Amino acid sequence: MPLIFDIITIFPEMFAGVLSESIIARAIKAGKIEVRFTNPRDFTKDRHKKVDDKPYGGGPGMVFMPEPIFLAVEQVERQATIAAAEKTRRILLTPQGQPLTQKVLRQLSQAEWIILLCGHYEGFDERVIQGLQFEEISIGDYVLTGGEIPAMVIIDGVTRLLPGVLGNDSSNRGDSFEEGLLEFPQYTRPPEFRGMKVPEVLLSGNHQEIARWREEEAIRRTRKRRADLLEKEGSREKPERNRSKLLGR
Ligand code: 9D3
Repeated sequence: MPLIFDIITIFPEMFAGVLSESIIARAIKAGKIEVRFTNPRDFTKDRHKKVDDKPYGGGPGMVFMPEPIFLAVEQVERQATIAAAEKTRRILLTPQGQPLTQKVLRQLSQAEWIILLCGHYEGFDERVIQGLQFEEISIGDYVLTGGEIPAMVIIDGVTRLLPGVLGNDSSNRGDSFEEGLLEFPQYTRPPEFRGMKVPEVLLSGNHQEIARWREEEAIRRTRKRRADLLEKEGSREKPERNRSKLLGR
């Protein structure tokens, strides 16, 4: 049974590229995921198919009106087939949401049905948030034009975690962030390129030495670029690594 993504968006065409290439396209063809779209514009009742309006109280931008959103969500919910209620995640993409982490992606990859509600303009009428009771997720502290790209980020990050999608199941394991560290440097042929040499140890064939070098490089890089990852417990799954080593003794 595929993991079903129901995307509620007024811009479904934005997703075409992401869904038609590479690993995600393959996952769809292999029946690992299914992606469906519902457009709130199809649930408007006026001639101009109006989905947004000026904010009460004044101010810039436009606000998503509640009715087309509610009707779109209600149509999606009616398609609930057999997916167990506890295997469903209902997510509203918003800059006010909980930050997305690899841990959140792992949890989402356990679902059978994920509903992603994308905003646009300056956001939703608060009654959408109040009335629908979706989980709110943000992908980071920067401002985008809408929830569509964040929804694609979730589809991408979740899909590659599904069994069989990456071919080599164990390639998920060594992911940066799963271990709470940045990745070690990688090299391929040739052994020397424009005067830049591949570190000798990688050519040595000594796998124990290689493993040690890689771990040290990963720790060194993380300490230099992302010291926050060494301190933070919440976003990583295996906090129980050698802390004195990580923190530079
Ligand atoms: C004026 C206040 N703005 C909030 C910073 C309003 C606003 C700007 C942009 C409301 C929504 C948006 C569109 N962004 C999203 O819908 C969004 C988003 C994002 O902008 N950054 C990170 N994650 C996300 S998830 C959805």
